[in-house]
Amino acid sequence: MNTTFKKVSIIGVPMDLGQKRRGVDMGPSALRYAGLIEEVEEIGYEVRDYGDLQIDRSRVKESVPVNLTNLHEVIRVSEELQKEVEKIQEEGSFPLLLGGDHSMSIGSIAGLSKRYQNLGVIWYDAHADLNTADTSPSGNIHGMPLAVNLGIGHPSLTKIGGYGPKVKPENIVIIGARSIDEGERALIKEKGIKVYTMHEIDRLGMTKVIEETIEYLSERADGVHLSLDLDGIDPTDAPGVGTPVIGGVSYRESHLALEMLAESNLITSAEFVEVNPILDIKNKTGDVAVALITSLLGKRLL
Ligand code: 5AB
Ligand code: MN
Ligand code: MN
Ligand code: MN
Repeated sequence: MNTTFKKVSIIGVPMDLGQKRRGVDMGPSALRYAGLIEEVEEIGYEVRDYGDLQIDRSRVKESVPVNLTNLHEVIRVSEELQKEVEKIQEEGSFPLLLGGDHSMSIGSIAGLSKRYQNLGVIWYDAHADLNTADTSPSGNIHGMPLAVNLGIGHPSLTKIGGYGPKVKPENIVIIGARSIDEGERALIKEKGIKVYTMHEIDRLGMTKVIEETIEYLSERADGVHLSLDLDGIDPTDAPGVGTPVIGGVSYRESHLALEMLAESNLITSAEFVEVNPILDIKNKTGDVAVALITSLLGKRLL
C-alpha cells in the first residue's frame, strides 16, 4: 500500500444479495474473528473499525427488472457504502472494506473514484465480473460489478453517486481469471481490458505478472484499488467461497503478489470479498484473507 497512510479504516459489508447462497454475510465477522484488527495494529497502524453496514432483507421481495436479483436493496447498500468510503477518504485513512459478495464494489468504487481522475483497479478473481442483465447466466449482481464500474449495465447501477463511468477500461487489470462467460469475453476484447488469466500466470509466473501490473498501472493511474475476490485463490487454499473454480492461484503466489503490491507503494484502497464461513473449513479462508491483508499493509517476517 501507499506508505503515506498511517491509519486504516475498516467497514464490513455483510452483503449477500448479489448472489443466491446465504453465508457470505458472515464474511466480515470471519475476518475480525481471525484477528484482523489486532494484526493490523501490530504492523503499526491506527485502526478504526466502523462496524458493518445494515443490509435489509425485508425489502428483497420487491419486483425488479428481469435478471437483476435484489436490485433495489443492492442500490441502497451501494449508495450507503459510497458515502462511508468518501468519509474514510476525507479522514486521510486507508479504506479497507470487508465483504460480503462482490456486488459491494459498485458502492466502494463509486466512493473511491470521485477522488481520482484515473482510478486503477486490480480485479483479483476467478471471474471477470463483466456481465450485464443481458449476458448474465444467473441474474446475480455479484457477476456484474466490473461492468457497472465501466458504465455498462442498468442505469440505476451505473449512475450510483450521480456520475459514471467510474473506471476507464485501460485502468483495469484482471488477475486470476479462469471462468469467463461469452458476453464477458466479448467485452474484454471490445474494450481491450488487460487480463492475466491462469494461462498467463502459469507461463510468466506471479512475479512477472505483478511486475508488469505495477508498471502498467503506475504509468496511468493516480490511485489503485485492489478488489480481491477470495475465489481467485485455489479452493484448496480458500474453500470458503460461494463460487469456487478449480485451478486457481495458490496462497503462496497470492501472498507474494500482495507483498509486491505493498512494496510498489501503489495501492490506495482495498476490499476482500466473497468469504463464506458456512462453506469454509475452520475459518481457513478467513485466515488466508487476514494473512493477505497484512501482507498488503506491509507485514514482513524480518
Ligand atoms: B464473483 C458467473 N459469471 O455471472 C455469473 O464471485 C459467476 O463475484 C459470477 O466473481 C461470480 O453468474 C461472481 C457465472
Ligand atoms: Mn468477483
Ligand atoms: Mn469470483
Ligand atoms: Mn464468488
